[in-house]
Amino acid sequence: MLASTLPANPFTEHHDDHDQKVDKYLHQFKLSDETLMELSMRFRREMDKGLCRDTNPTAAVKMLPTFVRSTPDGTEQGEFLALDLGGSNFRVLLVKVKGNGEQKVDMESQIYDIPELVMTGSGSELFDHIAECLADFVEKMGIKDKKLPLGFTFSFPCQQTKLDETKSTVHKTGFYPHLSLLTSYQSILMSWTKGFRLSGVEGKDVVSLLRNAIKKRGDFDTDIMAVISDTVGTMMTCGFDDRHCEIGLIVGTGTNACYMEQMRNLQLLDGDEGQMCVNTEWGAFGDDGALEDVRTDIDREIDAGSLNPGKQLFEKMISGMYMGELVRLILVKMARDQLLFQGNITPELLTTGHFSTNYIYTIESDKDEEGLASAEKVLRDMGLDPTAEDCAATRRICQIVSTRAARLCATSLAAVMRQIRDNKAAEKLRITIGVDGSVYKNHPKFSRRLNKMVRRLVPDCDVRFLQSQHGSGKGAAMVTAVAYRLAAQQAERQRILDTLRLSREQLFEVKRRMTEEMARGLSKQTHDQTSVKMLPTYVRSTPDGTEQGDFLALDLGGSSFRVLLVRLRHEKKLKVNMHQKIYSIDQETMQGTGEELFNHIVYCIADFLDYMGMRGASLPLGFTFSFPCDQTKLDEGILLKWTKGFKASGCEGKDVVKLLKEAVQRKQKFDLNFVAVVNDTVGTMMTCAYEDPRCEVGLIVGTGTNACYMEEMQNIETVEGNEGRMCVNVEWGAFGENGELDDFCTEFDHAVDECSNYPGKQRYEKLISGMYLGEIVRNVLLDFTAKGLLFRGKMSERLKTRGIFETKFLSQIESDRLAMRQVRSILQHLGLTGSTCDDSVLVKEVCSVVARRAAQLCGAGLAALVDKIRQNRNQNQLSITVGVDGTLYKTHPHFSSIMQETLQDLAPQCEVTFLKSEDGSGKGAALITAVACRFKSEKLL
Ligand code: 0WK
Ligand code: 0WK
Ligand code: BGC
Ligand code: BGC
Repeated sequence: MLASTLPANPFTEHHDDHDQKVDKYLHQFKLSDETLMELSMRFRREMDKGLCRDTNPTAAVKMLPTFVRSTPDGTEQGEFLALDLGGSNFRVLLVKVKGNGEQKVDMESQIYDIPELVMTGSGSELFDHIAECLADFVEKMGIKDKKLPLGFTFSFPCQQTKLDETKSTVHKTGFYPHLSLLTSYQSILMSWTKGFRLSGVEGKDVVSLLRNAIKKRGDFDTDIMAVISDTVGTMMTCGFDDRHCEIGLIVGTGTNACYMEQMRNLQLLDGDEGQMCVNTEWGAFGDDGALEDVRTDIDREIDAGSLNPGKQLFEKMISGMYMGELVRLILVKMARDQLLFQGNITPELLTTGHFSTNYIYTIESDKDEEGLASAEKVLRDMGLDPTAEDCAATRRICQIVSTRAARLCATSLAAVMRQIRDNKAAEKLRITIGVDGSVYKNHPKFSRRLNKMVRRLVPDCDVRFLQSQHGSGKGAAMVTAVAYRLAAQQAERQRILDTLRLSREQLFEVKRRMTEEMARGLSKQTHDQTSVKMLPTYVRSTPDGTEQGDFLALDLGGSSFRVLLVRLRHEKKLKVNMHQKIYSIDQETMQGTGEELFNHIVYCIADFLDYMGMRGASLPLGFTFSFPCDQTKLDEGILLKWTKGFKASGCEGKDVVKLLKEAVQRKQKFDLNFVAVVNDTVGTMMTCAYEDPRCEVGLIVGTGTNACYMEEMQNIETVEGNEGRMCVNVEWGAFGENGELDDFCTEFDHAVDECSNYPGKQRYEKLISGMYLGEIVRNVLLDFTAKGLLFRGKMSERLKTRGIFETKFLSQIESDRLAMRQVRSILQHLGLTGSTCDDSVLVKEVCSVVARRAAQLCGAGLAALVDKIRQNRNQNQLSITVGVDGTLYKTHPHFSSIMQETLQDLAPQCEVTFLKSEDGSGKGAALITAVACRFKSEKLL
């Protein structure tokens, strides 16, 4: 149970009777512990109302998000201007922050007067006045030519809205030319408080008002980077010395507090990770009638006579602007009730504001005599002739009023502390409260009373009060320094990410160069030099529905190796039945000897035939071999080079059909009576053409990337004959091997290429396909971390491991709508346990930039291809279907749409339908084999 009554005042025994008279008269000012605890609970409920999206609009305590989320990390440095408006003094400051770890802060400041008239005149006059003081200050400091970042402590309730960074104004600062700064939010004044009431500002953005006032002068410039409440500035100033400081308290002209709240509780904002500082604006507690049971008539009288009746009711019971007035009104009332000054009342005593709060500081001096002497002096100055009892009573009244103020302040502070304790689910909360304000600093007992009451309301909290020595100006400079660091880091991140962003012109250029290389690939003269080989596939026709029989199919080269049995039956129409089994090919086999690889393939076929109960069968086989092969006929494929993860020796330059047959021989488990070798793009085109005859293009965006299409024979100079068409395997993965893409490649692409199996090879593929996108992202993340732009510069060993950031993470991260949880779990898996929400947002951005570029580049290549077909056929408009397969295309949430957008933009005369291959290219390979077997049986081959 709290010791309920006010602390007895040992020095004034003989005054007890008078004290009791006053105590009795002001019994309403004495709030019991139960009442105080109940008020603290009530205020906590008000906080919840302010935090909750639905109740915020009607909440009295607005709980305003400040967008201050991170504290200085020791790397901030530079010179910053700061303005401190709203307290008893208007200050202009120059704050020099020295980084390199030992973070020293030097400050110079000057106080400027804000005339009463300006405080109640027009807004433009006020901001002109502020701009004038600023001009005077930078002149005196000799920094008029510098455009310094500025932090503005504007101690009034402001709604801050974060502008969408991309749309916000970017402007070069003369001072740090290499940095383009973003001013990324607005600060809308909700209502004036304290002694300010100016026209034309409420509902306006004070950032623009100040910027316009400065621009109007034209004799200096500054970069307004942050607008903060004085509570936030005070928390940041004290947070600089004590990292436990998570609450900023002002008890001065006005009163208010801010604290670090969990994002998940801030329903007005998206995102639920990390913390953000909330400006409670607790001065408005009770504006909705919530304090009517504790407010006295004196409180109502003070409010009625104030500049903003009905507003800031809690503040009017506590803060320095009103404390003196409360005492004056009590003196007047008691005099009228013949309880003081023999009922005498002087004009001074009746004058609003005539009993300054400063008087209370001296009247309540710890030294009894001093206090009573001061009371006497004040009362005499007001034309009264006070008795000793009058002086003692006045001192007692001051005590009662200021004690109530301290205790009321304690109730809301205790509620904030309980909120933080519960957020942290902490048994015992260790917290520091940064505090400033003339009442807290100058009243001889306020801080003690507040401190004491807080400890009684929240005994399970270990609380420290840290008086701000440098005012909130330093805090504003630190917020600006952090905002500046964040803006500079963001600018640097965007500068780096911009190297991965392609313009429309660049994509058109990629299309143009791809078209050029394709033409060179088809031309006999230039075929050997070109990087895009345009390999003839000897697939010239599609099934005519008469094909039938059982066909084996192999699908090698993608993310999984499949053996299939494809049964073609000719009922009313051609029916295709498929059975398949997926086998893994481990790294060792991929990169061992060709013999081992083909032995493994034969082992799988044998296993499959057993599984299908067809041991020893002899079947024709369609071999989807997803690597560049030179073919002079369907059943022969000379491997030009391995790509992706394959490196088996003794295969390049060899006929893979022969290698397969030799392995079959070696194993003697079954026989293959005919083998057609096709590329997975061709298999995919054929599989889809079976569904949609207009399908004349096959596209793979998987581990690798490539495309094929039906080309006019007369254009394929590397094959005899001019009739009809033949499918050409573009092998566009190699585009760029002759430097065609060097001006689009970034340092990250070069890093991925240098560490790849085939440096300098498959350059286009390395910008697009699944085998490499994760690596590009990992390299960007490494670079960002090394530059301190991510994970606070803390590198994780795991992130240094090649291939650890799998491409599937990109699809998962980008398909993860808002909740960053999945990003966090992937980062945790990568050993980045300390990552923040901002880190997750950035990792997601890097993934989207890398995937977007890949999809656009793929779209540009495809635009070149379909436009070629359109021109081949002299059509103004071409409508065609592209059969597509590949894990990246199928699983990435945005790849296909971005690729199609780019294609539409670069080849507007082509109406392209995309048909996802459901059955893989194995079916296509079997169909091609069936057609070949039909031709063979009809002796056409
Ligand atoms: C000093 C801070 C300022 C704040 C003031 C409040 O630097 O931002 O507004 O304290 O105290 P007051 O001057 O109103 O007593
Ligand atoms: C499935 C096809 C196969 C192709 C693969 C490519 O059946 O032929 O190689 O798609 O996609 P990936 O598996 O490399 O993602
Ligand atoms: C304002 C707050 C400010 C407080 C202390 C109140 O009147 O509404 O924004 O923090 O005074 O200066
Ligand atoms: C190969 C192509 C294949 C593509 C998709 C590339 O690495 O060179 O032959 O079509 O990957 O699997």
